[in-house]
Amino acid sequence: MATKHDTETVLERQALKPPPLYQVALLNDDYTPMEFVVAIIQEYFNKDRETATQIMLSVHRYGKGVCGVFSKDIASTKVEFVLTHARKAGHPLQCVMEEV
Ligand code: TYC
Repeated sequence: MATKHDTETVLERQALKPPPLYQVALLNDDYTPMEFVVAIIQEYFNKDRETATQIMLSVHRYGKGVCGVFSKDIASTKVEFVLTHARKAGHPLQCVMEEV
């Protein structure tokens, strides 16, 4: 059974620990048009066209690319918006979040 001291130690640690951060990344596929991916990165990750193009090309060449790092709620909302937009447009683009 936890003693009062054990419980306080756990609570103190939880209170001091910074909240986890999540990177949101795009995955490569053979079908989503490059221009669509650039537009997605600009719209949902607030990147200028040049930066968005660099990220897209990195995904295209290496398979995966980080678009930003966010709190859990923001990261999961970004993933949901990107996937909804891609499916509505008929593209198989994949977007994932991973704890940093
Ligand atoms: N590989 C795609 C193509 O050649 C482009 C692409 C880039 C797709 C990034 C997905 O996350 C992606 N049209």
